[in-house]
Amino acid sequence: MNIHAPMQLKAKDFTSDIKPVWCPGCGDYHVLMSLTRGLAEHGIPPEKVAVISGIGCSSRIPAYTNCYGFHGVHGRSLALATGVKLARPDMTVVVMSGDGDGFSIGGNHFLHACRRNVDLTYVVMDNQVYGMTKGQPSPTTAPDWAESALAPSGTGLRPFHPLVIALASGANFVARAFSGNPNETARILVEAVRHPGFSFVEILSPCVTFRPDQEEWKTMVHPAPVEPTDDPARAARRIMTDDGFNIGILYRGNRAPYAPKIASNPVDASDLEKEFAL
Ligand SMILES: Cc1ncc(C[n+]2csc(CCOP(=O)(O)OP(=O)(O)O)c2C)c(N)n1
Ligand code: SF4
Repeated sequence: MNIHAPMQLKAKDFTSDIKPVWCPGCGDYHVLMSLTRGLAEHGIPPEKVAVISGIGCSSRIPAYTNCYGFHGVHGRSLALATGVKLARPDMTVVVMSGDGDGFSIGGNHFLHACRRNVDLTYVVMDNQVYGMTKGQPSPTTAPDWAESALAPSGTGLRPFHPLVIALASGANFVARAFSGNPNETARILVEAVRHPGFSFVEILSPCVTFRPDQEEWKTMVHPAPVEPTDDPARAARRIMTDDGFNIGILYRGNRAPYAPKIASNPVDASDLEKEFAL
C-alpha cells in the first residue's frame, strides 16, 4: 500500500456537528462548503489539518470543521498558525480570517507572513465591513460607502489592496475567489494548499446583513481573462488595473518556503525559567 497516496475523503469528513450561527444567506456558509470540499479533494485526513482563526463572524469557521482548530485572538491568527506549522511541519495549516481581522488589527502580521513565506494557506473572507461588531467600515471598504453611523459621509479613505500588498510583501501564491461559486472556490483552495510557501486567497464573501448591496456581486464576478504568471511585477500590474472582480489564480511563485532547522538539542523550558527567576 502506498501510504502517501491521497485518501478518498468526503466534505462531510471535515464538517463538525456544530451548527453555524451566521445570518441566513451569509457568504461564509459557502466558504465553509468550499473549504470542506477542497480539503476532501486534497486528500489529507482531518487529523492532519489545523484550521486557525482570529475573531469575527468569518473567524468562527474552525468550530464548524472536524480538523484541529484554534479560534484565537483578534488579528493574531497568522502568529498562531506560524507556530503550529514550524512545530508540526507534517500538518496542513489553513488560516481563516476576515478583512477587519486580517488587514486592520492583523495588518502588520499579514505583511510579515507574506515575507516569511512559511508553508501556510491564508484565506480572507472579504465583505468590506466589520460584520460581527455591527457594520463599521474596514480597510477594504470603499471611501463613499455611507451606511455606517460611524462614517455617515463615507470614510473618504483609499481602500487597502490586499492582493497587491501580498505580492509586494512576498506571498508565493495569490488568488481571488467568490463565495457564490463554491466549486471554483474549492478548486482554488486545493491549489493554494498544495502550492509550497505562503498562499493568499481573498474570497469575496457578502455580508447580507450590513452590506445588502453586495447581492450584486454575483452579477459582477467573472473569470480572470489571463493565465497565472510567476512574474510578480506582471501580476501586480494586472491586479492594480483589474475591476476587483477577476476570479482565479493570479500569481504562482517559485520561492522556497521558509523552513528553519529544528535544534537537535532543544532548550529545556525549566532551564530558561531558572535564567529569568528573580
Ligand atoms: C483586540 C480586539 N479588538 C476589537 C475586537 C472587536 N471585534 C471583534 S470582531 C471585529 C471585526 C471583525 O471584522 P472582520 O474581520 O471583517 O470579520 P467579519 O465579522 O466581517 O466576518 C472586531 C473589531 C476584539 N474582539 N478584540
Ligand atoms: S453579520 Fe454579516 S458577516 Fe456576520 S454572519 Fe451576518 S451576514 Fe455574515
